[in-house]
Amino acid sequence: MTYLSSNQLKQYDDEGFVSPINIFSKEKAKEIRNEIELIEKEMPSELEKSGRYNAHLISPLLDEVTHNSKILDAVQSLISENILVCGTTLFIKNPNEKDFVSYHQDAKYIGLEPHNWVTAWVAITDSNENNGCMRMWSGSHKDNLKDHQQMFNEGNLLTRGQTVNNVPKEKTIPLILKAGQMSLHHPKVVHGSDLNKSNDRRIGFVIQSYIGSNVKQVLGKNSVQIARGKDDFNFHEKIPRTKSLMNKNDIKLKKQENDYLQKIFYNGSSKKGSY
Ligand SMILES: O=C(O)CCC(=O)C(=O)O
Repeated sequence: MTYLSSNQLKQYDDEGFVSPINIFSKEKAKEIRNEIELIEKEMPSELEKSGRYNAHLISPLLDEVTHNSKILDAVQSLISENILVCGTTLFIKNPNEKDFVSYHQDAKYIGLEPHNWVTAWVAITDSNENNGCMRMWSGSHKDNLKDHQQMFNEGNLLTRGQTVNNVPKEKTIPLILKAGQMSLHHPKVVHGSDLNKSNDRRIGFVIQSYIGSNVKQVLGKNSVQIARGKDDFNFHEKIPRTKSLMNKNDIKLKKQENDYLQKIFYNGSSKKGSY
C-alpha cells in the first residue's frame, strides 16, 4: 500500500503537487524505455506529433504503468476509490532540440469537469534541471483559471502553445525525479518545462489523467479504462487494455482516441490570441 502520507497530502494542498514518489526500479524504467524505443524503431511515425497520446494502448509495459497499483494507491488518496484513466501522453525531449513546455494550467484546455482528477508524471529517464524537468508554480492551483495566450510557437510541445504570461520564475519549483519515480499534480497548478540541455533524451510518461467516475468530458469525447473500483456514472465509453505489443487492432483504437483528443486540444481554435 502506498497511500499518500499526511505530509504528502499537505504538500498537495499547499503547493498543488506531490513529488517525488517511488514507483519502480531504474532497471524497470530501462525496460520501458527499450519498449518505447522499439516502437519508434519499428513504426517511426507512430509516437510522433499526436501519436504521442495513448501509447499505453499499444505498449504492454506502458499499460502496466498506467494500471500500477502503487500509482493508483497514491491517486486514490486524492480522488477517491473509483478511478478511470482517460488518456496518456509521452513527453519526450531529445537532446539538442528546441522542445519546451510553456507555463499553463491543464484544467484550462482538457475539458474535464469537475476537477476531481489528477495527473501522474512518471519518469522513464531521470528528469532534472539540466534536461528540462517540469517546474511548478507552487500554490498557483488556489487561484482561478488564468488567461492563456495561444502562441503556436516553435518547439512548444503543447498543441496550441497555451501560455500563462508573467509567471514568477523564482516561485517555480523543479520536480527532480529519478527514473522510476513520479510526481502528481493538480489540474489548476501552473507548470511548464525548459529545454533539454543534456546529451540524452528526457522521457516522461504522463497519465493525463486519472479521473473520478463523476468527471465528464465537456469539450468533446474521450473513452476510458477502469483503473480501480467501479463506474457508477457511465459518462464515457470503455475501451479494452492491450494484450500484446503493436497489435493492429490496438493501433486502430489508439488512432481513434487520438483523433478525439486532437479535437479537444484544438477545440476549434487555430488562431493566435488570448482565451
Ligand atoms: O513533460 C513536460 O515537460 C510537461 C508535462 C506537462 O505539462 C504535464 O504533464 O501536464
